[in-house]
Order: sequence, then C-alpha cells, then structure tokens
Amino acid sequence: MIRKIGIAGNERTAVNPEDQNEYTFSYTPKEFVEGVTKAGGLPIILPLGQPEQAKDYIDLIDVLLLAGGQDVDPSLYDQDPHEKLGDLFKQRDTFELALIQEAIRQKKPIAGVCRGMQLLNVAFGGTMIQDLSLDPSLTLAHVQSPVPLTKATHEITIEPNSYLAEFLPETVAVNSYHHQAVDQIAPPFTVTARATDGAVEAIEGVIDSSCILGVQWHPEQGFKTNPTDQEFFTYLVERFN
Ligand SMILES: [Mn+2]
Repeated sequence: MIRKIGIAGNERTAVNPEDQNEYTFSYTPKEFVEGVTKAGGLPIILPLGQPEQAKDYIDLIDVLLLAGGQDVDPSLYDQDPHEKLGDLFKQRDTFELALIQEAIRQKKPIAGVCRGMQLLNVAFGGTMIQDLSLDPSLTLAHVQSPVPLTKATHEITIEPNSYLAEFLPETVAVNSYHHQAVDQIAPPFTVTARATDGAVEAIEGVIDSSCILGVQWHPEQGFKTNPTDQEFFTYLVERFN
C-alpha cells in the first residue's frame, strides 16, 4: 500500500495584480509534494483548520510532515518576543500542535522540517534562541540567502545510532535557511545532528509509540541537486515507522 504523507499546510494572502483582489491560499511548497512523490509516497496537503479536525486528518495519513514557515510563538515556551523575532502565525501553531498530539495518540510517526522541528521541540517543553545573533557562538551563515537553497552550504555531523545515520553519512553538507536555533532540548528528544558551530540541526525521539525526526535544514529544497536530501523523503516513505 502506498504510504500517505500528510503535509501540514500554510496560508498566504496576496493581491492578484490582474484584478487587484486579495486572495488567501492554503498551500505547501511544491517541493515537499515532489520529494514525497519521487520517493514513491502519496503527498496529502492538510489545509490549516481547526484543532477539532486533527483526528479526521490524522486518520487519513501514515506519516505527519510539518513544513517550514513562520517562527513559533515564543509565548509557547514562556518567553516575551525579542525584537528580532520573525512573523508569527498563532492559528497555525495551534492547529499543528493538535496534529502532533493526535499523531502520537494514533501512534503515527512525525517528521518536521525547519519550523516543523522547532515546533516539535517547543511542543514537548523545549525552547528556541529567538534570533541567532543572541548566541555569539553561532557564527555560521545559517541564512544562506541569496545563495539558492538547492545548494548545500555548511556541514553537519550526524550521531551514530540515529534515524539520520540510517541514510546519511557521518558528515554531510546541507542547506541552511533559519534565523533561529533550538536552545533547550525538550526532554523526549536528543540532538542527532549539529553544525560545526554547534547549532542544533536535528532532533529525534520516540514519544509513546511515535517516532519523531526533525531537521533544521530544507531537504525539500536540496533534493533536486543533493542525493542525500532525496534520501530524507525515501526514508519517510519507506522506512520511518
Ligand atoms: Mn544551519
């Protein structure tokens, strides 16, 4: 049976230049759809909805995939907003937290990319560095703009005996597009990848019977040029259970 990967969607409002009307779109970056499809899975975008819908959405899927996007609301880890905090989307935080709880209740695995990893950490009691400038030891260019995200720019080191070690070499180059970093790790998780400046680049754990893997880089952007990033999707579709 084809495995169904449920990708939690985002929303964006934009003015259509042709009619000047404002439209709000439910979406996920197409690269998530392509990465899952190329790995042989069936991508299903879960539009941002109400927490009460989480059960019905999780019923539909085999793996929950949390995508990138806005910063996680710092009130969820008991901090006031720092001036360098980025955009927030409280409704998305709330809905995705409900999806996480429901996936665990249904013993389904959860993967998170960038914001997705950060939200998983916060969901179980971890905290964030609200902007990398707040930690002077984090000296790498973790926001690699304007370098294209298809290009891997910094190395990470993977812990042995981790999910990542099942499909990645001990050191591998990844892309980087994050202005925050995980600070305190939530108790259920361990750090399974770090950048050379010490930034947390992956967390993993098992909660009840749900396997959880979060990565700070963007395999959905890298997979077109980096075979190791396609392996991320292949792992989710074929083996992450
Ligand atoms: Mn990075």
